[in-house]
Amino acid sequence: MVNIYQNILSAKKVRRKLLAVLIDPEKIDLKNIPSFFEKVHQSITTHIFVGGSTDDNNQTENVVTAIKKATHLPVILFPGDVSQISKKADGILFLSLLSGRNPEYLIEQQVKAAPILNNSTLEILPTGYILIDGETATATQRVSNTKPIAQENSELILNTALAGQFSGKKLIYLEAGSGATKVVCQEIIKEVSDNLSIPLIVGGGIRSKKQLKNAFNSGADLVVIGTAFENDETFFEDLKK
Ligand code: 1GP
Repeated sequence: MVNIYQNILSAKKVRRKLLAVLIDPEKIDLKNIPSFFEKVHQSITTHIFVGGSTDDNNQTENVVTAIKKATHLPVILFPGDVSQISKKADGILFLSLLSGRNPEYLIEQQVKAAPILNNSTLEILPTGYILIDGETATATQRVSNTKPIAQENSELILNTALAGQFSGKKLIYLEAGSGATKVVCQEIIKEVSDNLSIPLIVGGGIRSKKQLKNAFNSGADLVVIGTAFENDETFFEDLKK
């Protein structure tokens, strides 16, 4: 069995940086999954995240099944809500939207997910999810009905991340939102990373190798990229092993 969290911790210890490709079940065509994964496997990708703010056609299960056939990389659910759980994945980011004050995404969805997860072998990764203003109104904002934290408010971002760590989260995820025009700035990543002992995930709007490097150099342990690959799979060329 893969031990996802232990592997992330081991990588952090030796500063080996991790890259997750995010696949949105609403956006990927099942028949393209095998060829997509040929490119993934030639790149520095270490993890696959599956999820989106919504999955109106209930495609998560089919997409996870197809991905598991195509790869041995760990497949981790990044669900927008309880309906997006597939027991066929390897793990799940058990998210609490800490930047918002909407109880539905702080605890209610988690209570609904609990009996499903209790009957699964999914590795559960308790994650403090912090939405940061990426200058684009994102689906997460709309669906969760919460506001992101302004990048200028670095003190609140740091305190939110620390509160997550102190309440037992095993990961903190700084999220500018899918398709963000402004990525989480390096100063914020550095400040949060310097003050946390748990691994830090960063994502939202990363479209170039330079932005990826900047996030890693500032202290991100794992970076998530989705939209850039949806728009242009040649981006994998820049990220070859
Ligand atoms: C979104 O952080 C992820 O939840 C990835 O964002 O789609 O902008 O790469 P992008």
